[in-house]
Amino acid sequence: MAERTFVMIKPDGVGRRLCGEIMRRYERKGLRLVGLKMSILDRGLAERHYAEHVGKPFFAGLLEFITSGPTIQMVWEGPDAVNAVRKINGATNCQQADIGSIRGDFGINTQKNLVHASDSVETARREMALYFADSELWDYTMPDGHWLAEA
Ligand code: 3AN
Repeated sequence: MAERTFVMIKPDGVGRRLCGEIMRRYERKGLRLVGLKMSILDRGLAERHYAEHVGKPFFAGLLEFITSGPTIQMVWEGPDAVNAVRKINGATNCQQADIGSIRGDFGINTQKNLVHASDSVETARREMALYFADSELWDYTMPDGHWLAEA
């Protein structure tokens, strides 16, 4: 199976009508959408998602922000999907993110940075399981799939 990564459009991305723009960038790279849902995160889920940041000075603000409005959860699949999406997203701090990346083009700062994406295959597995049942991830073929496969 090709590599999968978990991506979330944060409340600022939904609120600024950037969902289509963000998804277009993963699609045009040739990644395949295998899971999609919309939800307002409850505090418990947000705490589990950001467990590695518990105790950091920005944690309370991060939780406040991520639970403040609707978010979009997605799983994208393709060769080197974790790295590909992190590059498309750009650096965490939008002021340092390269122009051409989502955060470089549209982001405001380190918190209002529009998107989250898994930082490793291991993290992707954990995050996918937080948001999706196996039965909510779809396997299907695309007519251009052979052009986009690694080998
Ligand atoms: P990324 O989202 O690029 O993987 P992480 O995992 O280091 O970045 O941080 C998760 C989220 O925590 C960031 N997207 C951001 O919303 C918030 N965050 C991280 N570092 C800071 C910081 N120094 N100040 C404020 N918020 C931060």
